[in-house]
Amino acid sequence: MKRVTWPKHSVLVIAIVATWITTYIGYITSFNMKIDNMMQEIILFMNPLSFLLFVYGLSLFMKSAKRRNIYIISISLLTSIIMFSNAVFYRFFNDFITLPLLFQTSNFGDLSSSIGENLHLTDIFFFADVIIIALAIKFIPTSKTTLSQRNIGRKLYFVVAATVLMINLGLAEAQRPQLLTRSFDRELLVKNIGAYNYHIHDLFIQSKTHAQRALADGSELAEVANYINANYAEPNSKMFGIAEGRNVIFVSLESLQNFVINNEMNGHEITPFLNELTNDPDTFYFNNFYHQTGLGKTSDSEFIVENSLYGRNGGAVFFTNSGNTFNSMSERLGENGYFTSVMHANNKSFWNRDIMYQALGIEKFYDVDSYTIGEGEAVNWGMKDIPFFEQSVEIMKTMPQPFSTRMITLTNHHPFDLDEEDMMIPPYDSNSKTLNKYFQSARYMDESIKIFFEELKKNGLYDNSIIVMYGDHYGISENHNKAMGKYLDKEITPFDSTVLQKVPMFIHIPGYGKGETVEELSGQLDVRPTILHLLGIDTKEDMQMGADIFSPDHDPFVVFRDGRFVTEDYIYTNEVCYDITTGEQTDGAACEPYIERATTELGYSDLIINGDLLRFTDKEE
Ligand code: GP9
Ligand code: MN
Repeated sequence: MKRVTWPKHSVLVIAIVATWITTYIGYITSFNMKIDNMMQEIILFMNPLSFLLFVYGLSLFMKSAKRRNIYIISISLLTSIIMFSNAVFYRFFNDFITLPLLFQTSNFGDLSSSIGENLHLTDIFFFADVIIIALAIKFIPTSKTTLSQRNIGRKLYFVVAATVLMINLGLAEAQRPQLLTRSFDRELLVKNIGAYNYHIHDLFIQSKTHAQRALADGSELAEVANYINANYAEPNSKMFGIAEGRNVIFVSLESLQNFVINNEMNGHEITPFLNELTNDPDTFYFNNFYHQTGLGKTSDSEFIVENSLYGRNGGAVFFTNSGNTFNSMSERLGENGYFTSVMHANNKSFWNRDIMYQALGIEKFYDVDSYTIGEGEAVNWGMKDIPFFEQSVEIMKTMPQPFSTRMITLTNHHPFDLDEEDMMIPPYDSNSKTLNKYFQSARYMDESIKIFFEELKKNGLYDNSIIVMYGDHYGISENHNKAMGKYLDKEITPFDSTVLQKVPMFIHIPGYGKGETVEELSGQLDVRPTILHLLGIDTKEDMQMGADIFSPDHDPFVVFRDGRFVTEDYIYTNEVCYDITTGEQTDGAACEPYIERATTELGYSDLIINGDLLRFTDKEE
């Protein structure tokens, strides 16, 4: 009797489907991924396929059936191990595996002791596909012809695979623009491109970082150190140590640009509380201060303020270099007896913070799990700033003093949505919904800071602290130039766009009495030395590219990550040199020397980060 044979590629098809379904069931049973809409559900369901079609498809290049089967079984085993390890890891860390984390062995202290408790019998399910495939190989009789003449079928197969991948990436990009270039969150990556593609992405980023690091041997340090020493600005003797021993509270003001300060929108004051602070004798208000962030947005601002170095040109340094050695402000404060932390009511893995904070020597991260988000207390990206500040002050009361903490606000984030009851002023009336809502949302932020100050006072934390607040980056991009032009009543040129990168900075020192508006041109890189000096901590030996703004030697020169720069006389943008007072184009030669300096400075900063050069200066090593 003739034996019935199954189509030749039955095993391949079974393998793809089995691993696909096992992976998907693994997703929904093992990870706590928030799915907000049907489209996200569809993306999650289809994303394993975009990887599996390719990887299993490679078996089509193998001539013997035996080889194909071994390959297919190995792949199913590998994918199962990947999913299983992530699931176990997730039970400990509530996060997906990333390579630098595997190298930070300190994470695994607790893990080895309790690993047994975190293995579940049901974990066998992760290997269900391997079992199904093995059975298929054993029991399904397939024809044994070789595949050599099957080029057309194979081409078609890979066209389909590529199409599935393109659809997956397209849908992901629509859900989360710039997901891959900015790669902000592991959970988002897994949700959108799938666990397997995420690991390839992670491997790619990390191997690039490792290759660059391997090339450095520390000999580059001397040249960089020379540059840094030459730019060192001695602290101002009248200011050094004026806040010694106090707690220091940094507040990262989400998307707050300086143009809203002391300004009105259709007759409504936008930031009444901050405006008051600009005239407050205990406050220094910096009105000529720029953000210097790139693609890493908030995380870049954190990086800059911590290290007084530039972020990376492509991607977020929080992701690419979280395995580096740093000489952060937090570490320095820690050495000086401070308890250091960050408070931010978002997923801890967003911007890879959980990993990067360890590299930055931050002792504690109060992430979303440290907060209780009650009914009506979340909007837009998450917890509203007012309850965030209120609960944060409660947490602060439990911190050992002196402490240093960075509070990262969230409500004033694109798309600037608010609940009706939080709108204290009407929207603006331009063609940009974003800008229209921005004023209302900035107004809400102002209110939240006012409440924060009150809470600090009520809870006895005010007098012995200093509060440093700064805008993290722009909120209104150049896509809204037309609406901005209407608001500012002028056409927005590249010169204006550059000036619009000013963010407000405040240093509030309760009881100080000699505050003023500081007009010195400065930027986020200057925060670290400025604050450490106020706290009486010397930074002469530190590899930092900014300088103390209060120092008589402070050099007014601000470089942006993309190479634009601002001096006291010129703004250089789009390869055009503008006169800062007239905003008119001027002779390019005037900008020449600064162009060179900006390039050198960015280059040295990159050298430090790419080569992980601070590992060669680290005292412990
Ligand atoms: C997310 C928050 C916002 O935790 O910091 O990040 P952003 O998009 O502004 O970089
Ligand atoms: Mn931000």
